[in-house]
Amino acid sequence: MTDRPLSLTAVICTLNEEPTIGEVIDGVMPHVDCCLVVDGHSTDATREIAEKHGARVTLDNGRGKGAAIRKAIEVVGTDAIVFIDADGSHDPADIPRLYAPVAAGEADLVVGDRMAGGSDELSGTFGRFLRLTGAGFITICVNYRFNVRLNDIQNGFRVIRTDVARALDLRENGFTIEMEMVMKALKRGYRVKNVASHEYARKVGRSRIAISKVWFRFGYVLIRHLLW
Ligand SMILES: Nc1nc2c(ncn2[C@@H]2O[C@H](COP(=O)(O)OP(=O)(O)O)[C@@H](O)[C@H]2O)c(=O)[nH]1
Ligand SMILES: [Mg+2]
Repeated sequence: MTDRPLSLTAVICTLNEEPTIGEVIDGVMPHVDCCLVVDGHSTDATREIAEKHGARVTLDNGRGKGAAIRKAIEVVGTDAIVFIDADGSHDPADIPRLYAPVAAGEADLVVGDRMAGGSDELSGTFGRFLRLTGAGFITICVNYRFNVRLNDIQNGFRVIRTDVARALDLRENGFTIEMEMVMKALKRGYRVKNVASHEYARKVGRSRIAISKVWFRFGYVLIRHLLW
């Protein structure tokens, strides 16, 4: 452990990320006390590479990224967690800026803000435009409901206090867990902040989100948590 005011685990969810997982682990290591990879039963060498680069590796229950995040929240042993993707979209050098408000006791959850930091993943094609507009719509609904002015609530790059993450009783198994986390945190009076962070294009392969399959779930989770 280091002299950080709050000890910090990097949690990296992976599903067949063999080309990039090694460099992401190397990038996060200087900024955290330990690194946990939660793998969704990859069929490539993701787990072997992760172990070789010094990460602790565990498996999720095969039900999605949300299930992997919930597993991580259960097992981490540090005061705070930084979630970062394995595909090279997030810059580990931003971790100290996302962690700072939590460490200073000014926020309980800090989400990387792609509206202020820019994103190479949310422009250029029709599918990406749909994601951008969908994310913008959800954020505006959340802002009015909870009387906050956030820019980005969907970004997976985020820091949260472990005790807060445990208190939220998260239930989602898929990519909807990110909005569930923000809405439940706001509902319970926790302080949620955005800090600018640039999102790079995934280095290899394609996003595991199929908008045509998940839009209904996003709508359901949004309405459910706005109303109850
Ligand atoms: N453990 C686990 N990780 C997943 C799963 N699906 C996606 N991921 C990881 O979650 C991160 C974000 O996934 P990605 O497909 O890039 O989604 P996007 O960035 O929102 O387009 C990546 O590091 C993926 O490897 C899953 O079912 N289980
Ligand atoms: Mg990605």
